[in-house]
Amino acid sequence: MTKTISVLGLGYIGLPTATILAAAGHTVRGYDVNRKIIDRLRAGEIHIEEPGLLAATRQALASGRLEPVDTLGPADAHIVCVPTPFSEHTKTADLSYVEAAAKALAPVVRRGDLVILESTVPAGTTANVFAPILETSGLDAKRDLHVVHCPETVLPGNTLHEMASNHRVVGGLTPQATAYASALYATFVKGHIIETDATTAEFVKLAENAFRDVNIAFANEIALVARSLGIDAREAIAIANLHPRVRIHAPGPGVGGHCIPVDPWFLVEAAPWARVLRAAREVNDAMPSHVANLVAAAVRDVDRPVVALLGVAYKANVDDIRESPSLAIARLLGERIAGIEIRAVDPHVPVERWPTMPLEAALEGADCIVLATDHDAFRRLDPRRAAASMRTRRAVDTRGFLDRPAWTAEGFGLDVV
Ligand code: SAJ
Repeated sequence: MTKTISVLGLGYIGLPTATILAAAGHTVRGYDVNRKIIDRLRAGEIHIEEPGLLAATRQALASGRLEPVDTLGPADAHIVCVPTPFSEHTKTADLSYVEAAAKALAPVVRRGDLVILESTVPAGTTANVFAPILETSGLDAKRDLHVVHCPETVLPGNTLHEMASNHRVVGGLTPQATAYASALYATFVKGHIIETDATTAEFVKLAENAFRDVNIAFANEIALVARSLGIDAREAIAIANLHPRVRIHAPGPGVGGHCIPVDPWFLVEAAPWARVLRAAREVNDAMPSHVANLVAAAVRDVDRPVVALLGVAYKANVDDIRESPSLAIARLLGERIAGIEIRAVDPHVPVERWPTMPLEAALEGADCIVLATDHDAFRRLDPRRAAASMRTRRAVDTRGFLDRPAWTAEGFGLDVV
């Protein structure tokens, strides 16, 4: 059962989705409002870093089954993968991209079309926001169209694998819509396909990311408590995790990315009285400030300190800097330490996205290393060479990444989050 499918929004989810659908034999038209993305795709280039994605996209383009387009046209299925940012100020979802996608689809949808929203949205959005806009086409969202929410659950850095192997939750506005969408996903998903309604599917996605946020907040708070008691938090967590039913997550510099720091707020938006969800967000959001305090303490005796900030991306081995704790750390250091020079290093992040410099240059004459992202590339960091090129030997390790005995043996004052 191959189909003609439009994919709207060719970002971290839409592009791999389009590629995988093309590989499964469908005829895919990839659309994005950003003309540059379409032009680059036509030239065989992609704008994001994700293992295997460039090769898979080139293969899809070469097969002729993936066509980048700058206008939307008729298709059997339309899959919307646009971002849902949130307003930092009000902590509420910004549905403008989702609304714009529905408006763009209204003139092209036909009776019997499948319309799938994959973007993460507050529970109820597909039924109460997305479908009514589609109905400006004159078609009824339940009788004439098959409208579905199918949240993506892939882990950036492992997207292509997880897109095919994870289970998939498919929730339609009607059982028939659910069944149609299930059949489409079954053409490339090897995991189970779980059928439910649209609002439950939306809620499940938010609950999954909130679960992780709460667990990371727990780890961060445990680390702060351990510190206040003079206990090595990571040693304590490693021992606690030997218990068969304990799995404390890793403490760190805070939670970044476009999902986990945002999605729990979509639940709080609907239930302002939800205490655990809100507290978790607050604990994780406070971590960059804690890191900045550790750095300030480490360089308190240094005039106009030079800090090498290792890692700008929000987590290991990705190029994504959205909501990255590193950015908050850099901003807070700039606010709190007069005359500070911050040199960012990130081999994954293109310099046009964030100004970075090579590792060696950043360490030359520096006073403190702040290990913010645990990229594999930083495994090559040699304490002896760092010691030789730095002015003062201090380091703050937010990931428990540096080998403490090796760094202290080189005379480093090392603090670990
Ligand atoms: N982090 C910690 N400690 C940990 C684990 C993570 O501090 O023990 C930090 C990371 O460094 C990063 C942030 O949390 O800054 C989030 O990273 P992540 O790897 O936990 O998750 P994401 O945001 O890359 O992807 C999540 C995933 N959700 C879950 O695992 C429940 C992914 O499956 C979702 O598809 C994705 O959000 C999404 O798109 O919603």
